Amino acid sequence: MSGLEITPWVGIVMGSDSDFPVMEDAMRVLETFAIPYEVRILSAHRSPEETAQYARTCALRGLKVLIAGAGWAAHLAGVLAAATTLPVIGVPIASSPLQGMDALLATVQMPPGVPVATMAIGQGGARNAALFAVQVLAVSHAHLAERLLAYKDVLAAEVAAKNEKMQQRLSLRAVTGGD
Ligand code: RP5
Repeated sequence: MSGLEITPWVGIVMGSDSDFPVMEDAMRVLETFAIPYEVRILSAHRSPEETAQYARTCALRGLKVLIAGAGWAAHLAGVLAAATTLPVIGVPIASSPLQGMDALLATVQMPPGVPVATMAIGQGGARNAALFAVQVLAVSHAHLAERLLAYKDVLAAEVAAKNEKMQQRLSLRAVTGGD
């Protein structure tokens, strides 16, 4: 360690490097909000000891939230949640012939007592996982709450711009008779 390294607040865990193109969307969002994060490849099934060890020690290392993305019978988020008190956000990934429905059910259907905040399948879910992590962190960091409000303003402005463009197209269509 150089001594200049920043303690990550968010741990992004994925079951395989093949999950990276999806989970990269979560990384991009965290970078937009300037939130320090770390990335690990850990597998509930293929490296269970390392996964449990990571989950047991992540709070002690200063992490605040975990994001876990995995495909097939995706037990990664649940296994992490079993061994940490940090909030765990799950992202089901469509890497199997069942297009992520298997991962969705495996991630969301946690037994009572061990919750996983489960997002949508795929890149949209990865993006929302990061936003959800920012929302968790914003409870105790007012500057993040402010940035989230600004982000919502951007979303609303984008919708308004799309509506404006649509109205113009429809007006043109009325004038030209649909051509
Ligand atoms: C899951 O199996 C991983 O999360 C990944 O989505 C899927 C395929 O893994 P690889 O065979 O590409 O390593 O555990």
